[in-house]
Amino acid sequence: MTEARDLTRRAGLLRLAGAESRRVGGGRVHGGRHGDVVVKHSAKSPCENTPTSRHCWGNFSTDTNYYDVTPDTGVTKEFWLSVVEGPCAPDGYQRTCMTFNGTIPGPTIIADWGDEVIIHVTNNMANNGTSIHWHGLRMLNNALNDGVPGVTQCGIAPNENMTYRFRVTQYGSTWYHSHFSLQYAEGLFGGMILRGPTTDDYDEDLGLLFLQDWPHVEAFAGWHQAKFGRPPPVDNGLINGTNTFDCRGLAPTDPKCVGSGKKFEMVFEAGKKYLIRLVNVAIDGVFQFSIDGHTLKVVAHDLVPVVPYTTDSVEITIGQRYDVIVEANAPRGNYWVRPGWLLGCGAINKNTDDITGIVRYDPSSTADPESTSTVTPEKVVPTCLGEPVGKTVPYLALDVTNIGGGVINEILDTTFDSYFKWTINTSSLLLDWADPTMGQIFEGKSLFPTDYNVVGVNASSGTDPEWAVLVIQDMSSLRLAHPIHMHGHDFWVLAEQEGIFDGNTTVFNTVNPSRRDVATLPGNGYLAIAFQFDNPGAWLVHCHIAWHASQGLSLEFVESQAQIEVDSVSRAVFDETCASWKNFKPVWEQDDSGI
Ligand SMILES: [Cu+2]
Repeated sequence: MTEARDLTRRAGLLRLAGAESRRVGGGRVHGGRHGDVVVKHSAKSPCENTPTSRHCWGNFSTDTNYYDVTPDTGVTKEFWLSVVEGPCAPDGYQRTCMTFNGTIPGPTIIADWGDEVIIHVTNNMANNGTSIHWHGLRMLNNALNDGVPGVTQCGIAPNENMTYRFRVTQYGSTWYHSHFSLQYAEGLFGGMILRGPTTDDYDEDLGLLFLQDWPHVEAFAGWHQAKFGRPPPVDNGLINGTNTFDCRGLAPTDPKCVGSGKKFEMVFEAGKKYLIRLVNVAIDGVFQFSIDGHTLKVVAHDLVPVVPYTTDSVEITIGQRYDVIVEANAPRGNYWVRPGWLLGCGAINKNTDDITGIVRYDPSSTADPESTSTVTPEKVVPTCLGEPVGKTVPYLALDVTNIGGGVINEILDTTFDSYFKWTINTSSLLLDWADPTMGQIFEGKSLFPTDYNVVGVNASSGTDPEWAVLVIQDMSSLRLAHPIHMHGHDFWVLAEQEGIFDGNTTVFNTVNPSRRDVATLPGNGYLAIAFQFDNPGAWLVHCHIAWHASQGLSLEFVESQAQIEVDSVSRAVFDETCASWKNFKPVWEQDDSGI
């Protein structure tokens, strides 16, 4: 048993994430639901993952269809996470945080493609429930471990624990976070590195780089403004949970500004190629990331390897990840790392120019970089969409075929009903943490409360899973972009367009389109995403802007209800969690959608 190691700790150097070359033994292959087994390398000559053969992974590689095939490592990795609340000052300004094990970010969960993972979560907060989501993991036939309170489980009551179990069927970079109301915005998140092959070569894995916006007012306090459509300004931004903040701009008597923040730093050795795993964990911000004097080679987004491309910056919306390879080929010196807060995409940030980190070629240097950026920021009125969908071509090419599940049209709009809410087909999501959708399914119900925003979908027949297309059309006229995240599936981005979808599906790009788990609905436009009916369960689809999720911008698919299977261990955990939640007398009334 291994405890999660804390590799992306605040204020220190970004340390090696442990993803060194590793050979996977020639184990058995679990066929997926589709049964096709693709093994490119014979068991007799496994291909070793080394700095010059990163596409290899033992008997598997970047050519393996990971939707159908999962390596059987025979390894189970076990982790313990404690959810705590307490004082913090990640940028030198004191406030209250919610964290895993006391750090922002929480411990990094590191596993290999194919491992079984068991995570014990204990809620050590005094008055709040919680529930932890493993972002981007398909949770194949495993909805009960998806961590959405009111959908796949009840809240975890204070002093209770819940054990999550899942198989790692994908590889790459992701994060885990509380899905309980606004908790992740208070610092309750951590990283996941799922080791596997890569579409281009690198020498060292530097691990995760979290880009974050950081208000000095707790999110639950900010909510009282945000719920009326005016989120409070953000005070700062953090890289891997750290940054400086200049107290001189504040009243000299502000005792909370203790000025102890540090810049994030990492060290490059000239000539080496580094893998860096970018994650946007913001509440309300879009970043255009760059490192002065260096180019970025994008090799994966979300948990999908892409055909490598080189760029001077990467635009990344909330919940998205980009794996980039950076070659240390600049003249020796110090360089600014720039998350690149995009003005006009989210709330106002008061510290835009000073959200930075540092790359040093000489670790003994303490000087500030004198580098300048040559990146052209996205235009004055940015689209806030993230990297253009046409740029990110999945390495494992998969087309969308057989759209037998049809086109599901959903209209995004707003309403004012005690506070500002987003609606999907006129209904704003409102969940009851004590009455999850999965529990209603266990009771045999097929009609769900209106404000659970359930869309029932069923594969009609045949062995080849059908596809459906979800089209979300923004009719709110507010011209805000929304990063849409889907649980339980990767999706194929068929269209991401301004204007009105007129029902003409010939505009859809179905030939190996961008495939991922977060894509952006353009303001006053529409997003069309395809997914396959291959994972019976209850799966949330929601905007990842924390305020908008709280304001109900979400629906849930109940997919192939009659085929939903749960294992007995997970079902027992589900029942115990709900039983202890129902015994808990909430101190705080729920006053948002619940997610
Ligand atoms: Cu939104």
